[in-house]
Amino acid sequence: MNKSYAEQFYYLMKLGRVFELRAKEEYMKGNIGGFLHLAIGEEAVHVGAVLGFGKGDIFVHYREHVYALARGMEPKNVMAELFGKVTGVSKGKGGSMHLYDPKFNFYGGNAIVGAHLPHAVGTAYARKYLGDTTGVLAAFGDGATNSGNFFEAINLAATWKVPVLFLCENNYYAIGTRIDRASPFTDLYIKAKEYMPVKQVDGMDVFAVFEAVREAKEYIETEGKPYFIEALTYRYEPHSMSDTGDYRSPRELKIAKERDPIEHLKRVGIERGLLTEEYINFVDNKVEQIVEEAVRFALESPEPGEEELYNDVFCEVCTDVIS
Ligand SMILES: Cc1ncc(C[n+]2csc(CCOP(=O)(O)OP(=O)(O)O)c2C)c(N)n1
Ligand SMILES: [Mg+2]
Repeated sequence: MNKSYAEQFYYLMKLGRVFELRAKEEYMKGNIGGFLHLAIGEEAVHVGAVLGFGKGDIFVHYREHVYALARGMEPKNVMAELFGKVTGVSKGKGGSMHLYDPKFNFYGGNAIVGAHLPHAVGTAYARKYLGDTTGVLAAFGDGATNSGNFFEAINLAATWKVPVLFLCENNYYAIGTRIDRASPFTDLYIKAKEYMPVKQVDGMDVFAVFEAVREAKEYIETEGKPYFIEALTYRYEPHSMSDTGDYRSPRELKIAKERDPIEHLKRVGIERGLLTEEYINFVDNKVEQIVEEAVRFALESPEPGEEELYNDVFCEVCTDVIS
């Protein structure tokens, strides 16, 4: 592990945290509408995965702001998307759950639990068919592993031998349903272990996530086969802004917060000589400015006009194929 990675981890995790805390505030002011799912507490998984994975297509679920920021999307364009403004990454027509930019090989944000898993397998298959061995990352929650889409995706990925890294964020809840009420076992790698190599990692430790994802990426691309990682994590906020979160005890929340991934990174980074107090202070100030600027940009940007209504609805290439 080198200093440069540790610094990137800290910058992106802190940016993600401050960005989301601010998004929560703006939602409460009425500047953001629709759904808003925050990943506060889960930053080590999102940042470690994106940096560990590197090049390749990424498919994620609706709790994806930090993935998008880590992938390189501009905070102001992500914030503008949350505000439904035309300067947003999806021209203000997707909102929080549909951050999308092919420039970054970033294909969502998908609101339907597990629906992006077959998309990831199909994409990896298409790449393989075209002679490209680059792997595909598919990230999803524990709840998604109870869905048909999940089992169909791991089945096909293993049968067709395609390089997909399945990354399960086990935060122990699917909205208010605790994992043991919907699954016969709570170690979710068990669901994939007959299909592909599996690994369970501490999702509150960005170094562990990064290393596991990097090794898995190496495996899927050299072997041309899938791999499954389960990252144990926790979301501090309720499921979305319209959830009270009262199905979890204050004690449970307190215990989870004691293992905060950003605090862990700070402590370990300083201990190992990878981070300094000066760098941490610099980043803390910098991300406040970036997020402030992103909110100003979003507030000042216009909403999409009527002329945008039918744009990006039908795919020209598909129309050509059909006709
Ligand atoms: C197919 C489908 N069923 C139900 C829902 C409603 N829903 C939205 S999020 C969610 C929970 C998913 O939990 P999990 O996969 O653990 O992800 P997390 O929210 O914890 O990140 C459900 C049931 C949906 N969006 N799609
Ligand atoms: Mg969950």
